[in-house]
This record gives sequence, C-alpha cells and structure tokens, in this order.
Amino acid sequence: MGCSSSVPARNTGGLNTISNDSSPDASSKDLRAKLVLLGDSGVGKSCIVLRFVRGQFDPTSKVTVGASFLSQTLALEDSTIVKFEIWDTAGQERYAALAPLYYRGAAAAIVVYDITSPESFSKAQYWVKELQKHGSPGIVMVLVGNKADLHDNRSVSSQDAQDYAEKNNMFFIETSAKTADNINQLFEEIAKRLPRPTAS
Ligand SMILES: Nc1nc2c(ncn2[C@@H]2O[C@H](COP(=O)(O)OP(=O)(O)OP(=O)(O)O)[C@@H](O)[C@H]2O)c(=O)[nH]1
Ligand SMILES: [Mg+2]
Repeated sequence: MGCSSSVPARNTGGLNTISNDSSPDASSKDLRAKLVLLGDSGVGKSCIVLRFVRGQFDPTSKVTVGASFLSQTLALEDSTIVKFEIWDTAGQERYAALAPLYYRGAAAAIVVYDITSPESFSKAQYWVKELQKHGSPGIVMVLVGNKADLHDNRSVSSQDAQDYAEKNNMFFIETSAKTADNINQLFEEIAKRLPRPTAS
C-alpha cells in the first residue's frame, strides 16, 4: 500500500515557517500557502498529492514515513498564482505525535478519509478536533472523502460527511486520486478560501 512519491522526504524538524523566496517579478497578488494533509494510514493522502503535483497515480509505492514535502502552483481565474507548500503526513499511529510539527502555522488542512472505511471517517473527526484545538486560528479546513471510484463499497454516506463538514465550518468534497476525479477542484476550492493579503 502506498503512494509516497519518489521525492525524498525533507524533515525540517518542525521549522516549517514559510520562507520568503518569492521571485522579484512575483505579482503582489501571488500567494504562498502552507498546506497539510492529515488522515488515517491508507486513505490516499500521498496519492492525492501525487495526482495534484505530478498527474500520476502509483498503486505500488510505500506508506509515508514521517512526512513528505512537495510544492505545486495553481493559477486561479482572477490570475492569482497560489504556491502550495504541501506537507503530506504519515497516517500510521506511531507518527501521530509528529503531526503538530506539520500543521503548526498551516494556512489550510485537508483531512482525508476513505469512503469505504467508517474507521477512517472517525479518525478524520479526531483530526478535525485536534486542528480546532491546536491549529492556526482561521485555518481553512477541508474534509475529503477519497476513493470515490470505489462507490460500490461505500460505507460513509456523502450526506453524513456533508452534515459533519457543515457543522464544523469545513468545505467537503469527494475525490478519487485513482481517476483524478475532483482533485484539481479540491485545491482550487482551498485556494479560493485562502485569506487574501489586504490591498496596500
Ligand atoms: N481505488 C482507489 N485507491 C486509492 C485511491 N487513492 C489511494 N488509493 C490506494 O490506497 C492505498 C494507500 O494510498 P496512500 O496514498 O499511500 O495512503 P496514505 O494516506 O498516504 O497512507 P500513509 O502514508 O500510511 O498515511 C494505495 O494502495 C493506493 O493505491 C483512490 O482514489 N482510489
Ligand atoms: Mg502517505
């Protein structure tokens, strides 16, 4: 199981404040956003990132160890360029204590479950509570039901997830890293919700 990319995991030891290396010609509308993915092991976090960053799906790669870092830019319709600095965390229980190193200071969090796994939906709720307690104030939180291609084995209803998301002020979307369904939309919706710098 696993879709960790072949990019080596970069461990920053938790020093994950966003550096200020925007190029001199960067437009003032351009945004940089630290984004973290959280969720149970095997729900498809690494596959979602790999699909978004490289347009690939690799069903044979490994579980994430610690965390891995990737970045990707996205151009919005209003011509804003958003650079996502993405921390893909490891969902295995033994890594749970590391999570704060990655979500601290994050502008957005994607909490992922697998639509065929009620346990993973419970785990997602655990991460939402943790982010509410310890995440940045105003963090953009998104609930993602992944593996939507496995709808024949669905065991978390879209309605339940939508209701939960609404109660917790989250955007909700179902995706498939395998078919690429809703993957770009997921990141576009996050980009639209990021706070814009106040005009000067
Ligand atoms: N059918 C289907 N399988 C998927 C999808 N996304 C991921 N998978 C499979 O689910 C397994 C786990 O995917 P990963 O992306 O490695 O899971 P993860 O959440 O990163 O797991 P950890 O790194 O351990 O936290 C892999 O075998 C993937 O091929 C999807 O959208 N549909
Ligand atoms: Mg992973």
